[in-house]
Amino acid sequence: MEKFLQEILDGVVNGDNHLVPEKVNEALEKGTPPETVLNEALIPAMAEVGQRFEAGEYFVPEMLISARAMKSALAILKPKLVKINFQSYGKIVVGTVKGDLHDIGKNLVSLMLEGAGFEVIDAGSDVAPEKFVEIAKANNADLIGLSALLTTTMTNMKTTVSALEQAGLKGKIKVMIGGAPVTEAYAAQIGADGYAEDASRAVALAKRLIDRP
Ligand code: B1M
Repeated sequence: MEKFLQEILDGVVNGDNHLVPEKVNEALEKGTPPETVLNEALIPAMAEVGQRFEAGEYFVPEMLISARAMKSALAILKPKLVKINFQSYGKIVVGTVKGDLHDIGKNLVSLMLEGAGFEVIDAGSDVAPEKFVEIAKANNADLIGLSALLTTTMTNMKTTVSALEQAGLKGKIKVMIGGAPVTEAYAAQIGADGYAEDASRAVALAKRLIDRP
């Protein structure tokens, strides 16, 4: 791995909020594609943080400062990743489900969808099922995208699908889900319309669900 990518990776793992933006800017100035910074440094860094947490080496404060460094890097990459494609594919409400505060993956998915030409309405994190339905209705959305990172909160994806059903909107507004503990099988089990493993697959799925190439 290039030295500067390793420095970015280590900087996020160590939560160094000064070094990370500096090195990301340096990498971009050298002509490194933003996708390379994202896929080879930032995403592996968060995986490493998760492993350290699991091993009992990191606790919530360390995860938080790493997340802050990751967000600073994403803020720099955003304008480079979102080269808005002016064809509007449709409207999608994206949020993290009730009880879940993890928003980095959700933000990344939103960013990629925006770049591909979707109009993204960011519902935020810890979003109640009724709130998703209310926002989707108010904005006349085509899709709802649900993110969950905890095994304890992924069940709120099902509750959100049920809330949509109760509002008589199931099928009219499609639901796609994603996040580390979620699977294709879980999507089928809860009656969601699709599952995507990562942000770029989320774009392909969203296009498929609203029947656009
Ligand atoms: Co938390 N956390 N966390 N955490 N955290 C995990 C998820 C965990 C796996 C760590 C571990 O044990 N290894 C673990 C969950 C275990 C489980 O449920 N099985 C965990 C835990 C336990 C917790 C707490 C309970 C800890 C505690 O308090 N004791 C607590 C819960 C708080 C809550 O939500 N109520 C907690 C808190 C936090 C912080 C607040 C400190 C911080 C989040 C900060 C933030 O997001 N603003 C945090 C972090 C940073 C993590 C890890 C380290 C990193 C998550 C991340 O940002 N990944 C995480 C470990 C890990 O994931 N390896 C962990 C990078 C991101 C780009 O990936 O979000 O997976 P991801 O998104 C991907 C795909 O999943 C997919 O595309 C994205 C891009 O490719 N995707 C979608 C996501 N959403 C999608 C939606 C789609 C399609 C694709 O369609 C709509």
